Amino acid sequence: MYTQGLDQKGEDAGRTAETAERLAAFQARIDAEEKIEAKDWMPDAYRRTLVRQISQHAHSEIIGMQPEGNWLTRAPSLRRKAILLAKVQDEAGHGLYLYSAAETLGTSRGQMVDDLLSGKAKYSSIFNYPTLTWADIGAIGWLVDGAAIMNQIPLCRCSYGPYARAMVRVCKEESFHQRQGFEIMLSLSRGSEEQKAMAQDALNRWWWPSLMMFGPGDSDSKHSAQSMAWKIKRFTNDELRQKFVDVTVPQAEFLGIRVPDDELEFDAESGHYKFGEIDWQEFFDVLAGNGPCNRQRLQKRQRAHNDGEWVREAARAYAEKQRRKAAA
Ligand code: FAQ
Repeated sequence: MYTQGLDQKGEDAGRTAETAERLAAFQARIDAEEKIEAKDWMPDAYRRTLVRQISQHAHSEIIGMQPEGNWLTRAPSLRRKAILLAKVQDEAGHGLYLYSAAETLGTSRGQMVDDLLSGKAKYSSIFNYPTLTWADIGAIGWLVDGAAIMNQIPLCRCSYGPYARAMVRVCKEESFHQRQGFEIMLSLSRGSEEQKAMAQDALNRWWWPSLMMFGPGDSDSKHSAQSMAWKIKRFTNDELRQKFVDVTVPQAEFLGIRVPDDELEFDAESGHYKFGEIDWQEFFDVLAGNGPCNRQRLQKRQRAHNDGEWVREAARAYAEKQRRKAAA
């Protein structure tokens, strides 16, 4: 939907020299909360940052289908199966809007997919962890979608129009996802001792990786300062992580399960929860491709991509046929 009319360049879209005057005018538009649109002039670094972030976001949605897809055939009831199927399909849809939003910046989907499959582009660290029990599906909805929303609501106000608009629908859907996850956790935590133990075990395994989703601490976040100045990001990684902890800890208390952090305590003075140190070595290991499921996730994606070759071939043949018809 975003690519309509983007085959013609806007008057201002050319990669004209980045004079101080142009850069200042661009920043003034950002400061005035104007949306930057696909055909507008923008600095190359702004374009590159957006392609990086939006395509990595899209890849996360696509790879993110795998851990939950793993439970589609083993959901405990038809109702749970139907809900999970709809959720996984939503994630595919999010990936597609996001690829479309990134394409408006002049990078083709084929290029973005190649970058994912070659390992050049990242996707969220969280999807490199395995889903060992049904309770993990609850924990993903509650914690992973919960963290995703916390990060994505501010992206609805991102300075780049196509990304901001795509995020509106994504956030509405993620909020359903979060609730379905919490509802699974609620059923388990009100169930048998064995079910409560499953809920606790899932929280134990997903808590810390969920905190890592927000990215490195502010002092190690190389892109944050510039992305904040460009109003791509509205909050820093640590600010969003803190908001997530503040919202989620009372939910765990309501469920009657324990957040696996001995240092977690409410600080009445600041009004925030203090929490323990994240294992950053684990985070960087996962980013380097050495998490528990990195290889499996990429191999599966590569297989799916290869299996889809006939569809791409048919689409190209159809487009060529239409082109010839139009030319005749
Ligand atoms: N995993 O300087 P910063 C979802 C990388 S969607 C992997 O702080 P930035 C829905 C970062 O790319 C989840 N890599 O970077 C769902 C950079 O590397 P680079 C995805 C990470 O961009 C639910 C380097 O570290 N959401 O879950 C991670 O300013 C359930 C330095 O970091 C988004 O993508 C990480 N966790 O801030 C689907 C939201 N964190 O590129 C299925 C949009 C950092 O220089 C089931 N993205 N890195 O090689 C963002 O908001 C930002 O890109 C951040 C990172 C906050 C993720």
